Amino acid sequence: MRWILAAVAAVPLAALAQSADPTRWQLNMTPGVTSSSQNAYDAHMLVLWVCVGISVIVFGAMAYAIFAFRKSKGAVAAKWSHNLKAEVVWTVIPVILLVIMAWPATTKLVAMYDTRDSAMTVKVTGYQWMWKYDYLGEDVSIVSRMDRESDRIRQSGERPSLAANPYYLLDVDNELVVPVDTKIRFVITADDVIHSWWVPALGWKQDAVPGIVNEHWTQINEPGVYRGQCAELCGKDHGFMPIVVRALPIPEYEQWLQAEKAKAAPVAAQAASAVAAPAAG
Ligand SMILES: [Cu+2]
Repeated sequence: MRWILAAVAAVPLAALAQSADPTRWQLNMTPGVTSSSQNAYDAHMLVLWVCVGISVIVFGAMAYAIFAFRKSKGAVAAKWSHNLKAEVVWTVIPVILLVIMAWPATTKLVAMYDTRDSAMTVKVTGYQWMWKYDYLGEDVSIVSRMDRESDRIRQSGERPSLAANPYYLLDVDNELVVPVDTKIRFVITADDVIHSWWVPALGWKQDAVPGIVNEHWTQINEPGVYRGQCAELCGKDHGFMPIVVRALPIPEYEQWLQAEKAKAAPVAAQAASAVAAPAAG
């Protein structure tokens, strides 16, 4: 009995201790690490508490009626077909509740789709079965595939363990590195079939459709590593194209970006000289 009480007491604590990664016995959705995800979480909690209130009142009234007006006490059902007062009340109250829920939900939804005033743009392209990230205007491109160790384990038929491989099928070779406290616009497309770019901690997912450019934005508040996966069935390796977003403080991000540019520079210089060479000759 005592362990049941302890378990019940521990559940709300576990639910409060949210992190970007899902936790065991997590009950609620994650508040995430962006304003969009916090908005979604707040809208969800508002609706949840409205539902709790409705349930308490409705089931309370039912329980009371069942108990207080039982047949053994000689209760006789009232006979009436219309009651204007009751009909007005049970129409007006739900309408008010719907407006209370719809108003913040709509403002949050509008904010979620407002990509104006973003400081940088990352183009995300889905491929069977990897992601490509282009930092537009920076000449930096990253191809992000599932890490080779996960691939080796899955092909070998070995049984991975949580202790030895905590991020089995969830790690990538090249992470998407972004700065915190920066409004980042994402333009999202695909090269072959429909994929969907989804990182739960960011609070949104967006379809990556060939021939169409969808957009979204995010502003990450806390440095950290946030994981996601392709969320649109896209072929036999759909389950093997994870996403890893590493959010760095702005100075560290700038350092990383310069290092990536330096890595890309010799290649670009070679390409330029190769183009220039025939012209010179
Ligand atoms: Cu996919």
